[in-house]
Amino acid sequence: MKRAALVALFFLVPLTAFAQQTQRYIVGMKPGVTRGAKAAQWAGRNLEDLANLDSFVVNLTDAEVQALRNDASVRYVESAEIKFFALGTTVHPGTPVAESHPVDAQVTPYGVTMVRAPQVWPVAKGDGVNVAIVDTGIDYTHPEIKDHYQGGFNAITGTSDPRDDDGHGTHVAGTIAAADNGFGVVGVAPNAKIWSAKVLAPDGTGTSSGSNAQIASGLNWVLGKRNELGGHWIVNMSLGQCTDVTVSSQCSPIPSVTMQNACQKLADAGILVFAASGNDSTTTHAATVGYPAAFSSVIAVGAVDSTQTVAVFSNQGPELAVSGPGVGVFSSFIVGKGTNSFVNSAGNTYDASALIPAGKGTLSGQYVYCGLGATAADFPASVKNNIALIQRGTATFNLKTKNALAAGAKAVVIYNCSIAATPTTCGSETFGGWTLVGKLSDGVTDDPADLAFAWPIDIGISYADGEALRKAAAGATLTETNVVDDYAVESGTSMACPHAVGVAALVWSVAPNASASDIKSAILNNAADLGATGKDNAYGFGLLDAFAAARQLNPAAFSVKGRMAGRRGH
Ligand SMILES: [Ca+2]
Repeated sequence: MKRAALVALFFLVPLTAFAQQTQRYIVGMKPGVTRGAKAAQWAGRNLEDLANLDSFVVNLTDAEVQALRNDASVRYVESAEIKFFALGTTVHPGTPVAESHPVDAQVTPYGVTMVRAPQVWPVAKGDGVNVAIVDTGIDYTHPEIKDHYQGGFNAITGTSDPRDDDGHGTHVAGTIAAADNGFGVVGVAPNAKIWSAKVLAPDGTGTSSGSNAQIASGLNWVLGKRNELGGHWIVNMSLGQCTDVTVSSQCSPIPSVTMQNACQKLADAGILVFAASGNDSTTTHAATVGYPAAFSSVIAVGAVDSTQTVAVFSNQGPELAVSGPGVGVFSSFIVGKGTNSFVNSAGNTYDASALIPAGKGTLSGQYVYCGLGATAADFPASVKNNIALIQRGTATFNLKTKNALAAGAKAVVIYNCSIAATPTTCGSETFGGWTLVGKLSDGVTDDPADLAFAWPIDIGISYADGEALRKAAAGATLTETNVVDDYAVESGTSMACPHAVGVAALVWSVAPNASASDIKSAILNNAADLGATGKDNAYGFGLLDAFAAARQLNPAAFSVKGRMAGRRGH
């Protein structure tokens, strides 16, 4: 007997100690159940009540999870650690686009023009429509955003300060609503009201991420604001979790129940919810649409480039609703954390983007053509103390630049490969693009040694511009500029999604009596067909067209201005 009791005690103690270890969970209640009392039982367990989503977040032991799963009032218990990622980056594929912009004039980014926003502005510019950006936060001090920023919430810290510490959310905000103020950029719906829910934060892997619980917390706050203030609300989620297990074992074909529930709650409340389709596709594999974009309550947005061709990284499938510009998108960034980069020579300014993370400053000098820069033999002795002009191909940008430094060059210009000559290999990377930072073997994390390296000023330009410089190289000079700025170029379905949100805000401001489903239908039915005829997996219904959608819902608003703008015979 004594021995048996000792054995029981021996097992009981460690089991009890183990059972007391808690993990974070989300508990969803069945409809009509009083959530408050159930949640209140866990007041000492870091409880966060998500009242608008009929759920709460709490620390639970394994045994407590089992008990709750057997509780008739509980709909589900889910881990609160399911990760979602920001779907944009400053490292973009393809040919460099203009990162430079004039100091005293306003640039209309190509995407804003492509979705035909300017044709709607004479009628309305998103006035009165609320847009909630559920992202890395917003730099609400930015001159493009501060005048129509309404407030925010930080689900990472639990405070009301959603200050952006990444740049991604500020970039998204600028595409939706950068002010029409004569400088910088202008957004699709420059008068929309901007709200920020910060649910993503830099996670040390070179991107930002947040959990299902943090995003649900942000969505709970948005629904609360909508219930408090009324009016028209649109949500931008340029974030996602991949669903395609052939891409990575970390992808999940099973959705977070909490995310699915939250998006459905917002849609049921008449909020239009848009999300980025995901960036997992490559030249050889079309990845499936990620979550939350793949939920039926969410409008999934894929990316096209400036030629209206589907972006190589854009996820595809039957859930894809519509396409927007998402390659080389110029927009606002955290003040002082963006870049303004350009190359001047012989009176010409070349569209350029600095390689990540090139040195900052301005530098002039003779430049010397160094071929592919793949080995020391590619560098003439004359490159010493001058600028190396190198063509893309064969070796990484990292190696080309280090070779140039070894040969004594003081700065580097790399020009693109010829897309016409090598269409299958040139510019076909996903995000292995214009970067000096090597990826470690996990394919995600930047190499710390490369991040710490003292890189020279190092700027990418197009093939045509590079060839022009090469032909004029003997004795010619150029100036490279890469300075700190409040704007940046980013690529990703993250950048396409805010074009759709901006279009929705514009259309709603033109037709304020329309319902959310009216706005959604008008946007999808008036998209400009791309790819295979009709709706298809690569483009959805096609390219966003703000003008056509707005005119359909309120033709009278365009009857005079429309005739003048669209007059035939010219
Ligand atoms: Ca502006």
